[in-house]
Amino acid sequence: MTIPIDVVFPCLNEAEALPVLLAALPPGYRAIVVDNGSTDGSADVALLGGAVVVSEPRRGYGAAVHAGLTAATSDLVIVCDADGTIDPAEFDALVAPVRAGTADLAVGRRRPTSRQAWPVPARVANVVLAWMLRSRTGLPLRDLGPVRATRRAALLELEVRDKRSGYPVELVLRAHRAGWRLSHVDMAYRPRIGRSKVTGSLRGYLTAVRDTRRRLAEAAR
Ligand SMILES: Nc1nc2c(ncn2[C@@H]2O[C@H](COP(=O)(O)OP(=O)(O)O)[C@@H](O)[C@H]2O)c(=O)[nH]1
Ligand SMILES: [Mg+2]
Repeated sequence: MTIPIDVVFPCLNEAEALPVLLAALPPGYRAIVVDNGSTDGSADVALLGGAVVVSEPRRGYGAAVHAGLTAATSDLVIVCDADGTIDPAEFDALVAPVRAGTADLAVGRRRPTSRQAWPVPARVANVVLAWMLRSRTGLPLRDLGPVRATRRAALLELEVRDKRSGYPVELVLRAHRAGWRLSHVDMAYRPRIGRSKVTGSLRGYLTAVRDTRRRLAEAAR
């Protein structure tokens, strides 16, 4: 029997999305849901759905991702939003370049399935951010998507420190410094189930902009 690939799902109040998401997980993957202080019963829903549940009381996307990576045991890992935007049926395609050794980091490039799937302000911010990171690193980054695959030990060795929404930017900057090869995999991006915590809420959006700026400024020093 082959060892399943761990999929880390950072989760803050995603009780609505989790049943659909976990039921869609193909064979060969194990879900690790990192409950980040949810108040909507996400942890119970995740357990019912067959996931391993890890509890991370410290709020923030980066804190949740890190806790999940620490609990994971597989060689290859996927980190994916727990909001139902990504179809786990596409995980095999995402993992393929890392498995084949042609990339160290595979990032899902979002292909929205409808206009509602990806709000315009979030799309614009993402284009600008991807351009900034591209020009800084030379990496072929087009989208800082909500799903990525890599090797767990290598990722932990990068020592990404951001505990909040600056995590993906810091990851790309550190990956570049470590000489990683990045590859994009097109993935359908569906409207999220439930309310957005980052780009869909003003508070989350402003925090994301601030965290991201900080990481970029640090890298420029
Ligand atoms: N913003 C935020 N998201 C968290 C946190 N902990 C876990 N998450 C999860 O991180 C993922 C990203 O958030 P999401 O609302 O989808 O952001 P969006 O994709 O920009 O709309 C989701 O699966 C959240 O449930 C946290 O403390 N803050
Ligand atoms: Mg999301």
